[in-house]
Amino acid sequence: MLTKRVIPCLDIRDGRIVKGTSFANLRDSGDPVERASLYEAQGADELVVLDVSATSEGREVALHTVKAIRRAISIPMTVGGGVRNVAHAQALLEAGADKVGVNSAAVQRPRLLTEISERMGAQCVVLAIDAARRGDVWEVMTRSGTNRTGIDAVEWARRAVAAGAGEILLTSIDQDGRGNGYDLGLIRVVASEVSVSIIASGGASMAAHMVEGFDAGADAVLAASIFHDGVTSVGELKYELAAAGVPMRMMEVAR
Ligand code: 0VR
Repeated sequence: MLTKRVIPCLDIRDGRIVKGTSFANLRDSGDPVERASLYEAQGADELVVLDVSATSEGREVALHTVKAIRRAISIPMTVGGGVRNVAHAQALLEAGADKVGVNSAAVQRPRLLTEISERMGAQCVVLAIDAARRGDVWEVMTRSGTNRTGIDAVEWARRAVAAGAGEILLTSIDQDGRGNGYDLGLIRVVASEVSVSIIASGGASMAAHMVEGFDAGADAVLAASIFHDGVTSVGELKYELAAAGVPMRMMEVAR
């Protein structure tokens, strides 16, 4: 069985890590390069860097940050936030990203996924879906969770994979930052519909939440708050997951 992945997420605004709850009340959570190096030393399998800057100046800073992180770590890095065309994707890959995350721009123009996939390969294209629960279905939200699209998240995942997405980063806005666990219903229903890898995101605060995420069908688990707030370390989490029987890439790491 393929090993499962533990992926810390750095949400970055104007060159600093930020973290909030349901994408709001963002607080400063440290230096990106320091944290990226720490997480790699602890055994992180990959890193996601999400630029949540609101201005074009912020996005310029983000590109420098990606280059600085790339110089500091060697694990695979996915970078997202504000990717609107192939040129943006190319710039991020040239800055050192291995994969690019696309969210709002793909909802507006799904063909963007095909263009990036054809130019760089589907393995580079991570579709980010931010979903809000509406009863027993989920709605796709864009623009950092502020815009209701009226699109069903499962239907969009299926359509996006057909358009060229090679992996799905699936975030529950309701669960984000609350430490109560992933939205397992969302993971389950999307995992049952698509064949590509799914990264669970939003709400995890302990190993048990990640085991639930894997059991629901996720191939990887992402977390931000618990790592930034020092609730636990990547190394400690991976030992707990391995002890729970989850196939993990283990190395001698600081716990
Ligand atoms: P926690 O592990 O619950 O802290 O959250 C993981 C993941 O949901 C977040 O790192 C990330 O997806 C939040 N996303 C956005 C944002 C945060 C602030 C502003 C905007 C966005 O657009 O995704």
